[in-house]
Amino acid sequence: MKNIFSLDGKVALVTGGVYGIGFGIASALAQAGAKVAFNATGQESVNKGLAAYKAAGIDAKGYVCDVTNEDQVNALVKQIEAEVGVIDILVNNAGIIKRIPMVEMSAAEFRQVVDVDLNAPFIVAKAVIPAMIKKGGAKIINICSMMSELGRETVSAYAAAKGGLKMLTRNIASEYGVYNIQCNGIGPGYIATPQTAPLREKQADGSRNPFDAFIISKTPAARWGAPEDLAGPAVFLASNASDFVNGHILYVDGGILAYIGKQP
Ligand code: NAP
Ligand code: GCO
Repeated sequence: MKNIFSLDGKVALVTGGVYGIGFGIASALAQAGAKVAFNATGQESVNKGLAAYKAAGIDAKGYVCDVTNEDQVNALVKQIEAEVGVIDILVNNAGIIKRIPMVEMSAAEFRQVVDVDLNAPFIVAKAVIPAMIKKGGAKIINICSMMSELGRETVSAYAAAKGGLKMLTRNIASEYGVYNIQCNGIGPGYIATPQTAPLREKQADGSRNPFDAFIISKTPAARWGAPEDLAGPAVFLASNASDFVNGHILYVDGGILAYIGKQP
């Protein structure tokens, strides 16, 4: 049987793929056969990413590009088309979070989070879709969150943006499915990356961070996820194996969304 998960000959752009979830997903796509391009905000970050891919035996191309800047994104897409090829797989992964109680958050801080986590996936998807249509089909994967479904203290902007990203995903699927473009989301649970490091840091007295214990108690798998946990779901949504899956959010959360929490 033909390998329906193969990404041989495909070109993938993973935004913010320097470390964390982006690096994990890009590495999985490369192992499945894709040529990988990634971007980050500065050259230092890109160099760090290039070194990490090289150490993993992956020949990735790295670019400086702020995904909130439409001119930079359009230039990035042109450069990748010229140097690697037309993008078959876009993973909108770049993201930020600000943990600030809502009434203490400035409107500028709120906008900044929405700009990176919601406006930028729109900007990048808009830049790649015309060539994807010409090519006859493609895959877009938006990295959503538990916060696409749930709220919690201090993450109002992030939850608003990730909830919006879920609906942008469904709308891209609705609007461009007819062109054989599948746009799906991955909703990671709590994954150990630099973004969540402050939630896992030990207390000053060396004891465990209470948030760390809280997450483990809320996760039926009883552990934090690792970027590698997203490898299989990402390859599935990037490959022909998911050609009739569109507008779906695949939660990869060790069961968090299925669980009411430990009984007292
Ligand atoms: P991370 O470790 O903080 O990495 C974020 C990446 O995004 C970095 O490579 C960063 O590059 C890049 N980035 C940020 N702003 C950018 C911008 N304006 N332009 C270009 N690149 C930018 O985050 P992560 O934990 O791997 O998370 C990756 C994605 O998954 C995010 O969308 C996040 O919200 C989502 N997510 C994370 C978790 C989790 O538990 N970790 C769970 C669910 C969803 P620079 O270094 O250059 O800033
Ligand atoms: C937080 C976390 C989360 C996770 C993730 C959950 O402060 O609650 O950072 O938002 O990063 O998005 O899926």
